[in-house]
Amino acid sequence: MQRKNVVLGAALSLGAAAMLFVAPSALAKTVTVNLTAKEVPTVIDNKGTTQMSWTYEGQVPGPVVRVTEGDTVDFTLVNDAKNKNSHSIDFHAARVNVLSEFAPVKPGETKKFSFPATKPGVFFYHCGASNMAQHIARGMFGVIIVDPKKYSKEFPKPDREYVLIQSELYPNVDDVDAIMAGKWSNVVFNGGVLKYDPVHDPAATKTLVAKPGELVRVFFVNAGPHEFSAFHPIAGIWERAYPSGNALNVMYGMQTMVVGPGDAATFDLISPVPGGNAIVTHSLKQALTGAIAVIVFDDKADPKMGVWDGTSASILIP
Ligand SMILES: [Cu+2]
Repeated sequence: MQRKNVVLGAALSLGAAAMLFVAPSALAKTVTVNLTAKEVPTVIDNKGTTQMSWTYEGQVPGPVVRVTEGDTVDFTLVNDAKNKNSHSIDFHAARVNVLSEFAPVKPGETKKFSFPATKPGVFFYHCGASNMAQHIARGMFGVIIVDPKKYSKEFPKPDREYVLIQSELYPNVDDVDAIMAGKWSNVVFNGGVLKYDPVHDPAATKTLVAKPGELVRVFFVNAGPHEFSAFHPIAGIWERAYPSGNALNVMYGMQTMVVGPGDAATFDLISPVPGGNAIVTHSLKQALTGAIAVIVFDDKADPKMGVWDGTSASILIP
């Protein structure tokens, strides 16, 4: 239900004159995106341990926002009146005035702004309220995907898509000094320790899936707040990698690519054989504390998994 708030109340924004001359596929939309900041407990491992998180829409990571290059994002941030802290949003896909659009919003207040999504790719969004490292460490981050106007040879349409967001967990989320000193206990994907790794944690129940030969696209964000990621598929090779997810940045046959905190990249993966790969940050002090995601390649892979249906849960496995 929350996710429906976020996605895609699309309305045509072109005037009648323009519509006479523009092909339908080129019509830019205005996309309404509403996010509410909520300070709520969230689950951080496969045992069900919770921490008091600060979130968008009560989930970590926040919902996937997905638009097409050329669209206008009409955005509203609500800071729930039950919260104790100011929150904000910083969309890396936007070019605006940091002092106005990205300014903090007090509990019970609302901020609206809009921006054109001019650059295609995969972009981080996060809270920028002070202390920013703490707000990110507590869970206020997500991804905005700006699809290109059309697919191409360099950026083909994938068979499956998944979102993985790396972040650090801290043992005491109230200890700002420890967060600023980078004293994390775990590095994780999508908010949970070994969330998609039943090999290292038998309590894990989820993996990514695909069929051998399918083109799998991973939208990867490194939320940090501090650690660099060395993103690598164990027993695989990235078919293509795209810094910031932009087709103009295509790289081929990559084994490992560094994605710094606050950065994002898109990765294409094809397995010629059945079995599995383990997607990790190859900085092993990070991976072995929780940042491993198994992808299982099997001809019987669920045809619905990793197929975007307009909701976050279809590509950002809860
Ligand atoms: Cu915040």
